[in-house]
This record gives sequence, structure tokens and C-alpha cells, in this order.
Amino acid sequence: MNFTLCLLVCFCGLTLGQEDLPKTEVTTETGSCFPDMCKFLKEFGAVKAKLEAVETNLKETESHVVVLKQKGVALETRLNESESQVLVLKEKGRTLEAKLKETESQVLVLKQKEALKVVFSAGLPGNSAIGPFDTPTTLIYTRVITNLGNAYNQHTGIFVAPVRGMYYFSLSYHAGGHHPVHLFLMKNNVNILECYDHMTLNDGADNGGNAGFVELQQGDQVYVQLVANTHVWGGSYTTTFSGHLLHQV
Ligand SMILES: [Ca+2]
Repeated sequence: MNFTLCLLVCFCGLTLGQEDLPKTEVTTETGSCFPDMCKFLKEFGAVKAKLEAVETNLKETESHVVVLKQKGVALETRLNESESQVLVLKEKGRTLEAKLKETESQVLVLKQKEALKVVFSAGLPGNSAIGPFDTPTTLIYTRVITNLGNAYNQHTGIFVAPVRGMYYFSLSYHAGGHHPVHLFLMKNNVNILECYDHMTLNDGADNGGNAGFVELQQGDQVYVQLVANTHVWGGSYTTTFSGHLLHQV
């Protein structure tokens, strides 16, 4: 027990003796210092240099940020200007669209008004009797006096109603007395007006006619039919067919 205590005292004495030994000084770039201090100063210098480098980078970054902010503000200003211009253009586009629709409506009204002008008169061709024929024959009045709206066809003798409406038609004829005269004003397949004259050998010439108001649907056909075995005189505008639109219904 005493021996162990003696060994412990001797070990502590040796250790304390070593701590009291003087440290060796070294020379560095900053001057003379102890090794630990030199190491600390060296590491401190490195850290300081890194901090300075970071600070420099930070300042450069801040400068870049300022420049980018300025560019961003400029871009935002230009964007706002562009948006304003887009709004102005949109407004102009809406105005033009409204004007276009208005113009289209006016054109439509004008077309409708133009379509409402339906007037025609025409006479039979030649300078001799037309008929008699064995079958009913549509008279073709080829001598067109007027044909506003082109609803009357001078090649077929048929008037086709361009719109639903109230129309007025008239027909007149001149004829000799050697054959009877019998004319129908036809609406599609139905006769709605009639002219008639008896055969009279002592009657050198006859003149007659008829007229009436007719309501037509769009596409209805109106024409003059010469009844079989009768005749009229062609030419000199004595045998005529006329019509016009009074108003739409
Ligand atoms: Ca007669």
C-alpha cells in the first residue's frame, strides 16, 4: 500500500516537472512567436483573406443585383407600355369590328332594297299571228321593255317571284278575227286571270286585256298561257305582259 502511494507521488512529480520546461520560440513572417500562436495567426490570416474575398464577391453580386433590378424595372416599364398599346389596339379592333358589322347590316339593307325593285314589261316577237297550236303554249315575250330585278325570264316567258309579296300583273293582246283568242295568266299550274274573244270573220282585229293583284310566295311562277286552238298577234308591242312587286308581305 505504501509502495503504490510512493509510485503515484513520483509520477505526478515528473509530470509537473515537464510542464515547467520553457517553450522554444520560432521566427515567422509576422515576427517571432510561439508555435501555437504562429499556427493560430496563420489560420486567422487565411480566414481573413477568405472573408475579404467573400466580401468582394458579395459587393460584386450586390452590384449585379442592382443592375438586374434596374433592367427589371426597365422591362416592367416596357411591359406596361406594351400592355397599354395592346389595350388600345384591342379597343380599336372592337371599334372596327362594330363598324364592319354596321357596314354589313347597311349592305344587307341595300341588297334587300335592291331586291325589292321588281318591275318588268315585255312584248311578243315577230309581226304575225302566234298560234293556233294543238296544245296549250306558254307565250314567250322576248321583246323586253324593262326587267328591273331580272325576275322575268325572256327565254322562257316565266316570271319567278324573288320574295314573298303582293304583285300586280297585266296582260294585253291584239289579234285578228279568224280564230278565237283565249289567254290565261297562270300562277304555277292554276289560271288566275283570263282574256277571251270569239272568232268573228267580220271583225278585222280585236284588242283586250286583263290585270290583277296576286299574292305570291318566293319562287312562285307566273306566265301567260295561250289556250290550244287560239291565237294572238305578235309584234308592235300590242300583245304584252307586265308586272311589278307592290310590297313584301
Ligand atoms: Ca272577235
